[in-house]
Order: sequence, then C-alpha cells, then structure tokens
Amino acid sequence: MTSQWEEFYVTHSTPADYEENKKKINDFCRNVSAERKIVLVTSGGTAIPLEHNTVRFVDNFSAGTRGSASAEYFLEMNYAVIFIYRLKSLEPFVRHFMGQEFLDMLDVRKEGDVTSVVVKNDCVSSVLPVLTRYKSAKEAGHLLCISFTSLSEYLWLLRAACECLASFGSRALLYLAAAVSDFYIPSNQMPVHKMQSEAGAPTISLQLVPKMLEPLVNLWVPHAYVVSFKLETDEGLLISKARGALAKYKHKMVIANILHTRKHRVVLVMPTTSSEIVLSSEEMEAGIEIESKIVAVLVKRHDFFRVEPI
Ligand code: PAZ
Repeated sequence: MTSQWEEFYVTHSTPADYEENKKKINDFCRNVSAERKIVLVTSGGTAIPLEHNTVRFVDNFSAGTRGSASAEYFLEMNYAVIFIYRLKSLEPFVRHFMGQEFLDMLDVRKEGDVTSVVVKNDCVSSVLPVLTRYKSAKEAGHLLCISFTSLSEYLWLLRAACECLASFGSRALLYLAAAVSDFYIPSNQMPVHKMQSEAGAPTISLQLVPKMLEPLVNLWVPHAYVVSFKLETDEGLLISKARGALAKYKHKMVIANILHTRKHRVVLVMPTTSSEIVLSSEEMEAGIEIESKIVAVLVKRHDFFRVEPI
C-alpha cells in the first residue's frame, strides 16, 4: 500500500526548476571535503496555493530570522551549509542590509569618464566584515542557497537534499526551522484559474499534509542528526507537543518556541532531558542572537553523536 507521503510525491509533479536545483545540491555536496560536517537549514514559511494559476494563497508565518542567522553561525563553526529558504524571506548575510537602508550606504562616484558605486566611508565598518564572511563562504563552496515558495516546492527540495545528505551519514545535521503548513489543497482538487467572486464565497476545504519527518528520519537520512522545530502560541501545549513529536519520529531534538518570545527563549527538548536557552535583556541589547547559542549547543551534541551514535 502506498503511504500518504509517497502519495504526495505521486500527485504533485516536480517543480519547473527541480532538476536544476537538484543538480546544484549534488554539485555542492560533491565538493564538500571528507572531514567537513554539513547542515541542511530550512527557513521561512510555505505558501499553500488556492489556485493552480496562483493569485491567492494561505501562508505560514516566518520571517526567516532563525534560519538565516543560524546558517551564518553554522558557517562560523566550519559546516558546509545548504540553506533552503522561502523566496523573499531573510537570507544569511543579506539580512544585515535591508531595503532602502542598504541603498543609503552607497554613493555614486564619478572620476573622469568612469562612474562607480562605492560604500560610504562611515558604512565600511559595518559592510566589510559581513561582505568578507559572505565572500569567503561562497568562494570556498561552503554555502548554497536555494529558494522555494509553495509547500510542494519545499517538499521536493527537502527530499532532493536528503538524498544527497544520506551519503554523509552522521556528518549531516538537519536543522528544520522552516514553518511548514500542516494543511493544504491537493493539486488535483485545486481550481486551475482564479476563483471568481460571482460564484459566491468559496468553501475551502484543506487537507492534512503528510508528516515528512517520518520518512526523513527513517528512510532518507537514517544516520543524520535531525533537529526539528515546534512553534506554538499556547505555552501549555509547547513541551507536550515537542515530546510527542520526538516520541513519534524518534529524531534527536525538537527546539520548541512560542511565537512572541521566540527571539529570546527556546527549549531544547531531547528524548530524556530538556534545557532552556534564554537571552537576558543585557544580551539582547548587546545584539547577541539566540541562534548563536542554539548552534553552539547543537555543534557539541552533533560531535558527541558522531563519536557515539545512538
Ligand atoms: O523565521 P522566524 O525567525 O520569524 O521564526 C522562526 C520559527 C518560529 C518559524 C522557527 O523557530 C520554528 O519554530 N519553526 C517551526 C515552525 C512549525 O512548528 O512549523
């Protein structure tokens, strides 16, 4: 009998850029040296289209801060990073320079016939360190960024990345911070064209998205260190839901967080223990990001796991 997750891949055809992205992931993985660890970071929310020619969609909340910041800290810890992110959500390095603020850091310089764009003198100290880290990660082949928009694009990319990561065994860490919708409209039940208001208010019936953590942990990357995230708005549900996920999928850790406090508090829930990371107000004022602490803990745990895999 075909499982629900297999059914999903049968009924949702590969996205247009799938082969190209798969090749990018394969090429990237092939160039990661034998001693380097690798992490897949997923980031941002998935969109659920309501029409094939999509005008409207249901979205999942996520700015991409967690994923993009974490990707930078993993690079600092010498990991190769595959960053799968929702298009237009935050990206590593770029996140430090948003919108008009970035243009305000630049100047146009004319010398004779030559016109160039330069970073203003008083902005060099903020641009240079970030640019240097970015260039060094890219030039060394340690960072690959690939975007998705819809749930289906995300799930196809996730599986393609896992297929490559399988060969890394316990050297691979999966850091699944993307906010993936639990509900969707299956492709074969979606209207082709934009829904028309003349037809009256539509009744939209969403179905449950198959839980991909199950094949991911058991079949796709059985030797990897898998960390998932759990976002809740009700504190009373947070830890029991995280424990429930661990018991069901048998992966290594669930990082539990509440929507409004996620930037300064997370709970790392493991099969037999749990620990909290809380940023003090002094740390927040000093610009310390909670992701630096999360990644530091994970790197240690991943190293330990590699020595004594369980
Ligand atoms: O992207 P962001 O920094 O705004 O938020 C991060 C987060 C809350 C999406 C992430 O920490 C998380 O919990 N992701 C999993 C969400 C879920 O339960 O599906």
